[in-house]
Amino acid sequence: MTASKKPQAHYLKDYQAPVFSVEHIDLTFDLAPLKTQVSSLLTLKRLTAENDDLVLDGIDLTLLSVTVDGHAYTDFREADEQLIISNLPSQCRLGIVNEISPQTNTSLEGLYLSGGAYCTQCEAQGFRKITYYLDRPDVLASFDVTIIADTQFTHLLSNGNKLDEGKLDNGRHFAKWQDPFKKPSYLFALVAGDFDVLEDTFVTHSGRSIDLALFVDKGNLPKTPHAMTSLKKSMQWDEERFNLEYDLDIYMIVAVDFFNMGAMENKGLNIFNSKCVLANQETATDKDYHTIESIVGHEYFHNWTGNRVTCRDWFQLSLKEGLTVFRDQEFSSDLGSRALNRIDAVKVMRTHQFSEDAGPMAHPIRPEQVIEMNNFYTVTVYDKGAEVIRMMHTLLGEEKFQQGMTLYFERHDGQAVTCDDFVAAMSDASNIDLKQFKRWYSQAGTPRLVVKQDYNEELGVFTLNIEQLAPLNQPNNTELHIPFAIELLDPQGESITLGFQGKPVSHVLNVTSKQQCFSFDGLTAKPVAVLLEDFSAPCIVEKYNTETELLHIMQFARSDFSRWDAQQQLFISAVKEAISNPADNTLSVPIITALQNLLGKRDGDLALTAELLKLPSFDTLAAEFDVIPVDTIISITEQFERQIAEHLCNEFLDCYASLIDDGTVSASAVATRALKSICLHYLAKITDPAIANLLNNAAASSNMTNVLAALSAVVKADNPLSVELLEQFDSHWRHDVLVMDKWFALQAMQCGDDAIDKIKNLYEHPCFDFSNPNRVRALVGSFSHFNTAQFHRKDGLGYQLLGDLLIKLNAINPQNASRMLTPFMSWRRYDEQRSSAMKAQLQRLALLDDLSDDLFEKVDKALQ
Ligand code: B3K
Ligand code: ZN
Repeated sequence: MTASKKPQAHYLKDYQAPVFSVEHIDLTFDLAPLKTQVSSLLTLKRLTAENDDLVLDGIDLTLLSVTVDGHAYTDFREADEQLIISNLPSQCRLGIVNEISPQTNTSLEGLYLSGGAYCTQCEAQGFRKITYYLDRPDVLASFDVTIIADTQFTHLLSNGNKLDEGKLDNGRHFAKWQDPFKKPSYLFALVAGDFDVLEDTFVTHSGRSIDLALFVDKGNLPKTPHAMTSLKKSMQWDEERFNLEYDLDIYMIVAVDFFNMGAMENKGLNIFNSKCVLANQETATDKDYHTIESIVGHEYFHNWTGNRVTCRDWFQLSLKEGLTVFRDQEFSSDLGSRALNRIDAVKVMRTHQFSEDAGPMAHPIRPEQVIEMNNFYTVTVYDKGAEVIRMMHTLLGEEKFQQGMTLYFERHDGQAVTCDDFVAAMSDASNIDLKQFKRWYSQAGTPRLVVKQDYNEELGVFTLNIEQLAPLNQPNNTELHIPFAIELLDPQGESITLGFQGKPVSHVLNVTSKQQCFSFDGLTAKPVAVLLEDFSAPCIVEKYNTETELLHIMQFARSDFSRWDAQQQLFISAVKEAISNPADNTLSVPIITALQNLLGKRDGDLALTAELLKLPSFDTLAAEFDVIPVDTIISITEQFERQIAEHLCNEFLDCYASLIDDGTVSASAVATRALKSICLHYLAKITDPAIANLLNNAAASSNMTNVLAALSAVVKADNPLSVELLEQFDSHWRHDVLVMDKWFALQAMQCGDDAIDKIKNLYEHPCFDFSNPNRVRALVGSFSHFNTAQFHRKDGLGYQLLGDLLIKLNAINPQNASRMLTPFMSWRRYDEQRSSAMKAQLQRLALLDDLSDDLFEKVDKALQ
């Protein structure tokens, strides 16, 4: 890319309020695949005293006419992605008519066709692909929308309430919608299609009856009840925990097959990726059920945190996303297992987020500089953003946190605000000083804490010395306010009440300086310290725990999360030990015994037991090294898994046989299947006719969790059964593309040296489609993220496969391309041969003439 074509960055510091407000917009869509006519009538009011131009955003639009107060207007010019209108009066009605082509819009942004249905995606800046507008979140307008289409599109939907509908000439019909709530353009939505509809109602705590409607492709109704139940649970939970009630009289969800993300919270008309809606026991796993519930919740919770109070500018994205992720995590934890939800959230943080924060795309949760906004819907903004909200929750406690939420809505309902406004509400409502805490919003990188422990036997005093170090890639960061939760366990495993010099001490320590000491007295023996209990802050703790201490924590910590964490540490230490001492690569007897005990004891939370039996993922282990030892991590984990399987084969068989799955989606049935799945994972590594029988039976189950457990176990173990079982699956499910995504993902995991050729052949499979993000991610995304051995082949063919795909996607769907690029972002962390092969792929992309802004931003940063 030449310097003159280099895309421009936008900066938070340059924020300026808009020159005009849009009080109201009347939009009319005359839908046709190649020529949709969009007419907009804006009621404008000048906000500045000067006679500034009105600069509207617009991309790929054909302008047909401009009017002011009903008269043709010519004082405008079209510039690069802008329409600049001069000499407008201080109040006027500006009419714009333009044309767009939904059918050729493969970016899945703006108005496009998904299968046979028209749908929209406007966040962050997709509305400008529909019409010229002040496409920024701080311009809030009321919308009236008229949709005209052929009658084959039976449902014509937009935000708010339906005002009117009727027949027109020439086989066309129309519907008119009005949204009484002012909103920014990114929350606009339109859908036109022929759907099956599941209808229901929800009565709010104030007694209002809300119509609920779920629109899906014809034939998919049997897959809708779970999403509807999830919606009703979300509505109830938000009333009970946050005292927030739904505001419109109707709530609609539409499921579409072509969608870049999981879902979108458009006011009153959520649009969902069909994979985040459709489920039944035969076609979806328990994990899918959980994901659907959490995403339905997430989008619903946005109605208050995002829609009623929105962002002033896109740099504030975490205002709505971090907060809404925190809310959906709490929803899942209140309804299900808090420990498992915490484990899942922390896995995302420690693998994906820490690695993003340490790499070339590192940014604070409130970024300061952006080229393509879509690149900032990241694990940092979302998940670290949620951790920042969670830390405030820890510091304030539930009651004061809720008072902060109430104050936030009292102050800002109907406004577009900043992260500072949110923190101010929390601080004012609680009287807790969050000035230093706010640095979490502006500092990138993962803070490191070095913890030293000292026990004075004579005095019975235990001291923690905590040193706060700046992230390696952000040496200039200043000290953060870190809520550091601990538990001290006595030798019998009892939790010690914390105190010093006669005063109680909170188990959440306020770490605020570079170096701090915290002492606890009244002890009779050296305690075992559980540090960063529940992952109370997104930090790396550099600590040394002996195997005995970790086993003690694993057995006695009050936090299930911390017990799991200790077990992960045990495995991580064992892998590191084996890497530094290859002659001794066997798991220690105490670790095997701990696993054996877990398998024997089948009371308690079986889903947690299943988690405790899993070795840390490749990504978790990779995070421990400056230069990732790919081959040794793979071979040592494989050896450990085989050792576990061989040592505990009988225990796995007994456990599997004892688990009765009642086939429901109750928490206990889900937990049972989770434990059965992990048993199969290990058993598949052993060649034995009885085990083959178990695997065949599971693969023939009518429950998708069981089927996938068997298939993934045989594929990962390179078990000879895999060829036949994969073939059976293909012929059974070819009619259902969402289920076939699971098959593509399994195919991507294959071990043989011909894996790359097999993937290329699958590009020709009748279900595969480069323009559908679900298919591409299922096949190539699974390959590049999870088939570590083949993706990181030394000959570079894995990298070339991804490079070729990115070149193709750059032209079809830049947003999807940019997301698929992620594995290359950490190219510097690999050995010389691998890193230069990855770099070569990035350089190939950098030379593309038509490189999208999305890819440019990441490729450019990666190569700097
Ligand atoms: N707000 C949307 C994401 C929009 C992504 C734009 N590239 C989904 C969500 O977070 O709820
Ligand atoms: Zn969201």
